[in-house]
Amino acid sequence: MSTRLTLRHALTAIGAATALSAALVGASPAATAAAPAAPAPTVAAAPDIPVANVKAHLSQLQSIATANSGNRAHGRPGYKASVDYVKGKLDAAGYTTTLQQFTSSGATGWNLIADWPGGDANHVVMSGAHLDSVTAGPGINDDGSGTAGTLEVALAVSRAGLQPTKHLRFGWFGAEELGMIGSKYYVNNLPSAERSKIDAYLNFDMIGSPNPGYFVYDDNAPLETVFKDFFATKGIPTEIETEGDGRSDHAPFKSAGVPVGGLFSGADYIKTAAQAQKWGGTSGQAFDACYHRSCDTYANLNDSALDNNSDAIAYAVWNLSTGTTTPPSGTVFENTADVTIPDAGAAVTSSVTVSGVAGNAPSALQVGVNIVHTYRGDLVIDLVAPDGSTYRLKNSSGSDSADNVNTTYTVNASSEVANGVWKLKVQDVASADTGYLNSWKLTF
Ligand code: DTR
Ligand code: CA
Ligand code: ZN
Ligand code: ZN
Repeated sequence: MSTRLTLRHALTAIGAATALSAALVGASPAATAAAPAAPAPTVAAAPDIPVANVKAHLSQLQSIATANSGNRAHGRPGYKASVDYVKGKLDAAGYTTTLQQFTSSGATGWNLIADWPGGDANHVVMSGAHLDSVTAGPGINDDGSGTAGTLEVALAVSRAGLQPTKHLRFGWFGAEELGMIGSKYYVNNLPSAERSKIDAYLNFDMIGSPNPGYFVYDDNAPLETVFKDFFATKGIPTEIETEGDGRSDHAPFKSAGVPVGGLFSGADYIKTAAQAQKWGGTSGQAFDACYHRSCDTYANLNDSALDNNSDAIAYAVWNLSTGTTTPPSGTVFENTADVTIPDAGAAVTSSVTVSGVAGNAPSALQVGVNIVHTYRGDLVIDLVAPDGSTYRLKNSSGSDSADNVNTTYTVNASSEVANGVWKLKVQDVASADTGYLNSWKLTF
């Protein structure tokens, strides 16, 4: 809980990379009151990842399962066939691939590690997924989707001939379904000096769920922000992912002190009405009703989720490894003073004073809100412009029983003069739940 009001100018691309790298590796970030930004190095923006390419990989994984007793599980022929497929694509694209063999439950398994030649070997950005399925089925969403999305991003790096500042590594882990055996083996057998070079591990385990949600891992704030920034530019609301804490391949990396992030589209939990309202799909149904079942086939996918999440992987890989930040990289005005929200009481406000921003506010003003509060459906949240104009960010919802608000809202504030005192107004409209505004920020 902090009581400071901070004004953070846009960091230069180098400053941003330094700050982001410092934040990721635990050092204190660079000073926030940066000098006027130097022109950022021109780096190609992340490409769109063709979802048709991602689905072509998934079709191949489905064929592999079909040809191998219906699964791609550890210790079964379908797993090694999956490894061979992905490795073949990467070898042809110029990657340096390594098969790391291990034994689990009396059977041989493999991790497939692929390094993109070049970049600073002392700063590694790694992305990964698990390549094995359960024995019950082909595991197309769990985790063929993460496998295929990560593979297609790796192939996009090759197609672009990307020469990132940092070193890019990709991993497809075995025996995740047996308890993250492959990723544990990888992390435990990586010398600590090598482990400390990994600035970020990004995990993608289920990113194409048929009744999808958009969940972002909240294990590391800068990595969480990269993904939330991407979805904010797409106008896609996100929620914090907590269901998978400790349950996928990011866990061994996190235990070893590596900053982790990732994306998730949902498993056997039930989509609420509020979630269906913001994401579409069917409330009262599981995000993936075929989770760990034989029906987790090629038909068990949502193309939009697969597309958006694959594009988000590319955005994160490009931005974390090329030392740039892309919009919103503007000026941030933040208030981190905690404000208690009275239970079923009067609205409370928190202010930020915007100065030094010429003209009007943008049509995609980013409003980041962090509220710690049980049963967030009680809460109504408004942004109040300096002239008193009110913009509704969040309505109350009797069915949204989840806790906390950690969301970036996008507001068309182009009719508002930027400079002046902006307020966030929060009201708890139903009794028996309490909390406080932790922080909020405007990014111009
Ligand atoms: N994909 C599941 C593990 C799992 C369940 N919920 C989440 C949330 C986020 C990441 C992973 C998971 C499995 O492999 O069994
Ligand atoms: Ca795409
Ligand atoms: Zn699983
Ligand atoms: Zn999984």
